[in-house]
Amino acid sequence: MSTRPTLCVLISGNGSNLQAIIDRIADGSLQARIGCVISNRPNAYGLERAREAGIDAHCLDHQKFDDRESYDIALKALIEQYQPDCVVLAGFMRILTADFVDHFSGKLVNIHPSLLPKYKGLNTHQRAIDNGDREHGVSVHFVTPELDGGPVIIQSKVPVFDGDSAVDLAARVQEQERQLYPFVLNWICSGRLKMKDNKAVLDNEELPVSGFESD
Ligand code: NHR
Ligand code: GAR
Repeated sequence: MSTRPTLCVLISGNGSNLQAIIDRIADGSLQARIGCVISNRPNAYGLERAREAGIDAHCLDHQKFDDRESYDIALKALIEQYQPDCVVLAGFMRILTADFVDHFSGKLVNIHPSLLPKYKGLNTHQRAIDNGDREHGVSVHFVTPELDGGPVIIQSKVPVFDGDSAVDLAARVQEQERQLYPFVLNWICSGRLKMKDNKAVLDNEELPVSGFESD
């Protein structure tokens, strides 16, 4: 019987963050196991990455459900079979109901491709370019019912260069993501990081609103 903390990873697409987590577990730098990977989209490449690594891979297609409530009830039931210590949103593109989020409160994290509170929601890279921002980046946060509004755990910044396309910028941000996410998951898996009163708390110290000071 493994006593390592169990992650469930939710994806919708490529799964490069999932791959980074798989790789850091394999090389011993992340002390955890992945119970399962779940995608809401049948053709997500991340499902193949999971199968390749010998991890249970499920598709729960949101198009087969009548509404968000019934989808989230099924998603919750599937996740609960694995009794996870942490539910990891890694490019998961469905807004979750408050009931779902509250059920996994404190165990549910997301990686969002912007320096929150800037650019909540979608299309973040293009919005940063259109706004003339000179810096952009990524945030890891606890998920609360408020979309992309939960307490920030850590951020990583990247420069925006003249002539960058959204694709260029996304690639630069994703390079940071692949390092940042496994690093933060270690804090959760080792019990050092919690959510208390809607704040991120590391080693019993409340983190600042923009998260752990990493630069
Ligand atoms: N759910 C809650 N309640 N709170 C959060 O903070 C959440 C969440 C679900 C997902 C990830 C988030 C991101 O990092 C996330 C955070 C999807 C959408 C969205 O508009 C917005 C934000 C995020 C994820 N999704 C559309 C929807 O109608 C579908 C878009 C699509 O399928 O392409 O669900 O950005
Ligand atoms: C990542 O850049 C992640 O931050 C972003 O999608 C990408 C997923 O990449 N998340 C969102 O936009 C959530 N709405 P991946 O599938 O290769 O990990």
